[in-house]
Amino acid sequence: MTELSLDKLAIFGAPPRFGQKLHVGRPNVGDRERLMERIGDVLDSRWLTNAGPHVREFEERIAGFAGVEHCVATCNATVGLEVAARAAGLTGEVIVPSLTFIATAHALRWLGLTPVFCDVSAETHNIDPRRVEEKITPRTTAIVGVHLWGRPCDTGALEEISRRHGLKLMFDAAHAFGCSREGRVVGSFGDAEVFSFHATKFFNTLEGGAIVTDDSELATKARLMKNFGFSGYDQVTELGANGKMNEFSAAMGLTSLESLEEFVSTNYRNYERYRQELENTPGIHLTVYDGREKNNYQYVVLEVDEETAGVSRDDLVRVLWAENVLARRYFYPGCHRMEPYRSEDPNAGLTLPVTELLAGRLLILPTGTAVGPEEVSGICGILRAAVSNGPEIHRHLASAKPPTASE
Ligand code: T4K
Repeated sequence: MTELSLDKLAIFGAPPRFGQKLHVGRPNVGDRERLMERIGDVLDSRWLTNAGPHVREFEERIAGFAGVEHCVATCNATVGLEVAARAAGLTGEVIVPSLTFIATAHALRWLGLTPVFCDVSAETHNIDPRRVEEKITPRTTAIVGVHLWGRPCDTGALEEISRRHGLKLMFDAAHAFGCSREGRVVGSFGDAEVFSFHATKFFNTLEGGAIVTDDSELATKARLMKNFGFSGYDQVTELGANGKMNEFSAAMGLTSLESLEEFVSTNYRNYERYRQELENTPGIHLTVYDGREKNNYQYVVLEVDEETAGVSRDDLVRVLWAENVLARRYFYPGCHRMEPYRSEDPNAGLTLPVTELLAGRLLILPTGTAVGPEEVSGICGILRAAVSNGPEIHRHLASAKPPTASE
């Protein structure tokens, strides 16, 4: 591996390594011809939304894939979480991790529920079952775990706690489509799980999500609730919202499903290359996936230990952005430090040591079909050069003007 000298880095005035920006979450697109055919069918049929044939086929395919009886497709995962939480009858307080995309917390708060933030495990980055019980009060009705980066939560421990305390258990499975735990595919854990099929997910429906469950009553309610509560023409039997998936999204989803294996193997190829190229870089730890399980490898997650690397995570972000590598700090600073939670009880002034440590260390790198081996090697070369020259980079950045939003 050739090492870059400092004068080749853009923060020292060299041209950026990449002419085009490299994004975290650049969408994967399947077979265009097949997609256009399906879109043509949608237009010809003049059935654009409201439980059209593509959505129904998509729901069947997703339920089969996740090994569950019911799939209710939604316009996105945030509304999916709202509908699932309401259909499950959650009230009062719900225990959630803070190290997650803000949508997990907002979906609950939007319903008038109180998210109660719990710390995560330093090893798994998922909600720490040992901390969950401390958060249970007489107002608690549920636990919502998040399978962060697609690595499933400790579902057994959470199931045991929720059973013992009579709580509902749901999972935000936005990252975990196609992943497994102990050989069981994500989708059937807890009372319900919710996938995201947003454009930035490795498998996308433009915007979209799905509630998956084996609970027929919950599924029936969710199906009504995502369609204004209509149970027939002129008949409303539930409070409802508009959470429907449209036919174009389902067409994209059905087409993406046909390329699923290709997307996963591309992610895996990129992941392996990152692993090989960074394995001896001090202070840079690539988050590992259990090779015995199914993984989608859609997130390449580094943990930067500043003391050993000699350079901070935030310095690395600035180094990479200057090279047109738009690495992300997901999920800094943690939901509990964002509004409205940081100003409201019971989370105001809350400290979550592991979440805060990780929020200061995690760095997410680009992958997916828009990224090839050459880009991965280029990114790793930049990271190695930054770590080899940590103190000098740090000094330079400390004296440089901070980047503006457009830079
Ligand atoms: N729960 C969890 C744990 C989640 O991670 C998410 C979503 C949800 C729930 C809610 O799911 P949805 O309701 O969205 O279905 C992005 C996504 O918008 C969000 O869906 C995702 N998590 C989150 C992790 O990432 P941002 O704020 O980072 O998006 P943005 O606009 O900065 O885009 C990310 C990068 O992707 C940018 O560099 C631009 C690039 N990009 C984006 C889009 C939309 C493209 O290259 N093409 C595109 O079409 O949240």
